[in-house]
Amino acid sequence: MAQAQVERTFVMVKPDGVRRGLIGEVVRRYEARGLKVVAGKMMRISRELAEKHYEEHKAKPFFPELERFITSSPVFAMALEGRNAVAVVRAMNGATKPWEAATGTVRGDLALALTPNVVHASDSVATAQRELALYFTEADYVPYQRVDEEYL
Ligand code: 3AN
Repeated sequence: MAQAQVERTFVMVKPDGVRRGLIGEVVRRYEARGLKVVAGKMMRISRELAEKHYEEHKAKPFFPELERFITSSPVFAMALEGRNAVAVVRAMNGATKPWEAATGTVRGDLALALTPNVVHASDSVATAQRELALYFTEADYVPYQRVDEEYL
């Protein structure tokens, strides 16, 4: 089978993950898998950014709660790069509803509630491009080589 494409995806440790001290635990998992952190920042999401980010959920009944939550305290936003990064990170994060998330996934190991479900990650390559552009500029990406890149 052909090697999967190297992709870039947008990932965020949400306010609950930050306040629970889980940034390191979450990022550790991605790094151990072989994904490269190519950009990252601690930030507070504004209401304007929340509305852009969750555009598809704007009309849904849970949007006000989601917006209140995501703007409530800082998040840790990052760009991860690697083969099949979008699907790999989604699989590592587990199902949106943490009680349905498999053990071994971020949500399956670290979350129980729906709105505070520790992480967000882009669900497709197109979404990743849209979300990365909301959070990062070209100058934020810092290229480097991992020493284990030949195995990844
Ligand atoms: P994911 O984060 O797994 O891509 P989405 O995009 O369906 O999930 O939902 C975005 C966020 O909205 C979820 N992470 C969760 O916090 C919240 N959310 C989704 N569905 C519901 C729901 N039915 N009730 C409350 N919050 C929800």
